[in-house]
Amino acid sequence: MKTNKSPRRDFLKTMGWSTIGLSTLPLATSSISSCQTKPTEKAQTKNSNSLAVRKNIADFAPDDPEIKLFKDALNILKKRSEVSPLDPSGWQAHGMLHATFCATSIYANQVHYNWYVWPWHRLYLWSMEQKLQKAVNEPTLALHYWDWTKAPNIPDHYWGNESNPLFNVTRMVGPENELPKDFINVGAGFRAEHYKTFGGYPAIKKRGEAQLDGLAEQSFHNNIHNWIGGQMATFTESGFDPIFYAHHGNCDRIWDAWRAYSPKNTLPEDEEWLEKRLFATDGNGTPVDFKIKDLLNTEDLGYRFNDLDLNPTYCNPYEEADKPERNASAQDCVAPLNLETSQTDAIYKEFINKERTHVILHFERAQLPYQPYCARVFFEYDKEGERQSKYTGTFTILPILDLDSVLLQNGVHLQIEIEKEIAEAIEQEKNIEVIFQPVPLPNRNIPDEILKLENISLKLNYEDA
Ligand SMILES: [Cu+2]
Repeated sequence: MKTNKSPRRDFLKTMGWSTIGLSTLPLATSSISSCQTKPTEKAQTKNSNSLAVRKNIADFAPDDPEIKLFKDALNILKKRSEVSPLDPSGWQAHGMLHATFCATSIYANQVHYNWYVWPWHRLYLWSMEQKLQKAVNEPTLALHYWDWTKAPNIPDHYWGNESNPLFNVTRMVGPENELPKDFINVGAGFRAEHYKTFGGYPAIKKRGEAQLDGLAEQSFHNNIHNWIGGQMATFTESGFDPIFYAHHGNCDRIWDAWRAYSPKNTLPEDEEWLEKRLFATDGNGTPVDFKIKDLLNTEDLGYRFNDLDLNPTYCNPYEEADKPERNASAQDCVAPLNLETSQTDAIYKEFINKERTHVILHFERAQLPYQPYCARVFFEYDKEGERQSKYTGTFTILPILDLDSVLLQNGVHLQIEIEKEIAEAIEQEKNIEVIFQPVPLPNRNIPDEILKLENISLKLNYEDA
């Protein structure tokens, strides 16, 4: 099922791909500092040369001393767990920490499907970085990120066999598999000016309420977790695959890149968010908590990113030629857009000065899959006597588990970016259908369960959704 290629070949291939069109984004670094909060007593403020600098792991040679130290530190954490599985500073305890705050947990602890996702995962990575630093007594040891906008294969460092602490046997992809381009539409997230569109809405407070993830979580974040498969495609075990820290390292970086992308991209000012306490463990495995307002500046947490550059292909409006095409099949979920319940006028008005905008796609009484479900979403409508297909994004919908891991079958939302042509079709009531076309993933079959959707509507914001 998996083949191991020569590391050098794969490395060169990765480099070749990444050098195409590599220019920097219009990053206004000043807008980052304007979002920063004061250093807190809890976080040790370091001067800039004692900061851990997180870099793209795909840029390192296999024998780089920094990678060797990183692996040595991981081996120490793994060894601790072999000696004592409950050692709070070990690999096992750290992996379980993620499970404590995911779908198996009570609402109050849930950090997915909502606006806690990016601050909590930043804290979780900090917690790992602290443990690694302490293990080898190197306070500048840094985690890495896998910039999948530049390198579409899982980097070579993560392959080999069990003797490599970065390897994980459960992945469903191999070193030869490339992430499909449409899995990485960072641009749609960047153009989301409202944090809730990018990063998610407030957490639900009681049973039965609908959840609304941010676009970043439901698109590239979920898509890549699920594409890798194995432990990475689960809430409870993803923290046990070392690629988790490289994938989330890039998501954490994209959160900062989103803030730098436009002065309009600002963080929530709600007390409910800023004052929220999030929990993890420190470098010794001792429980700690941070308020979100103290997690907004990475330097307060002892690290910075080497750069915030991304492959511009994924940041600019998606090229027409790169968009996936609709290939109709019996596995597609097709449902009419309900114009009665959609905010058609409000959406059309949004397009007066815009070519594209973000909307919420809402569907009721959805029968959700028991497995993560990756789909390309299309709108189809009549235009000049022909049926048109318009691609709007690729998303991975996760089964939503209630307390006691009961599968919820309530409404589901997706935040999507649509182009003017769709708004015009809506305005002209052109017999619109929404299509979820499941995406085949390496070494897996499309799930047999066909997604069932009812009463699909489009809303401008959540309050009305
Ligand atoms: Cu998570």
